[in-house]
Amino acid sequence: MRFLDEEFVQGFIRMANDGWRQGWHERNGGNLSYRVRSEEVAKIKGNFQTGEWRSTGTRVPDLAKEFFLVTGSGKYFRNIILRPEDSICMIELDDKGEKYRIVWGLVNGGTPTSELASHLMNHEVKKLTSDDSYHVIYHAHTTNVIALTFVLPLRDEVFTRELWEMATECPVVFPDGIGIVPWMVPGGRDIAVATSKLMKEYDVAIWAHHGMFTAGEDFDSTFGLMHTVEKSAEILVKMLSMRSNKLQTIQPDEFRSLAKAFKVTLPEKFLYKK
Ligand code: 2HA
Ligand code: ZN
Repeated sequence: MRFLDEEFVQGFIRMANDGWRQGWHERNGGNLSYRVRSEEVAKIKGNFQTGEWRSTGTRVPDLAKEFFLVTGSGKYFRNIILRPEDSICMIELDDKGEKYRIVWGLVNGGTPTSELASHLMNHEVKKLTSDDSYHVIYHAHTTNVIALTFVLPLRDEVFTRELWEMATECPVVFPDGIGIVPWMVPGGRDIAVATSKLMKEYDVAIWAHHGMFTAGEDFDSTFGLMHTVEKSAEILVKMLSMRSNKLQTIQPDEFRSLAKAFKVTLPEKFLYKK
């Protein structure tokens, strides 16, 4: 099987291009990773060439020997659809989950995303808490969410509640809520530790003044989650541009009725009295 013809590879490329078209990936901004299933690895193994082992910058023992499709560091999302073999790569982790080697892609050299530590640590948390069902981690520079990190208190409760209020579908799409990482230096293990801690509880983490991470089972749900949160943020930015306070909004008891009707659990910590 030709590597690029495989369905998960096509799904990865389409999602990256959808993100580019949304305007979330200026220059080399953002990154995407997919935890490949063993039966998918088996189908494309014939295309592999093994590079040398290098440090991942972290340790993810529960992902030992797994394979990931990831965007390349410094690569532009807008080029992925044209030159996937130059822009993305597949990596294999060693038996301790400490080192990786490139088995496909980045044909003109390079390394996996600068946020590899965050991607791997988020995958590890999600693999363990989702009974192995989560496979996608996505980081994007979503304009409206970033704008809100300058005007809302950087608290999980506030972001979750304000974004839930902006569109009735929101509590149904992200019932667990949103976690906030205060401003930190990107590209390393510290921010990966902070983000993966939030991923134990949430599928969405916002990096103040930087962007957002979402996690999901597949490309559709993970992209859809990013899209829903960012659209809600866009509505909030528009609302705040018209007036500083709301004339009316969805009330805590209305959220409770919504939760019942749509069979989701909405943690009470987000339904505080204002
Ligand atoms: O440039 O988005 O966070 C890639 C990034 C780093
Ligand atoms: Zn970024």
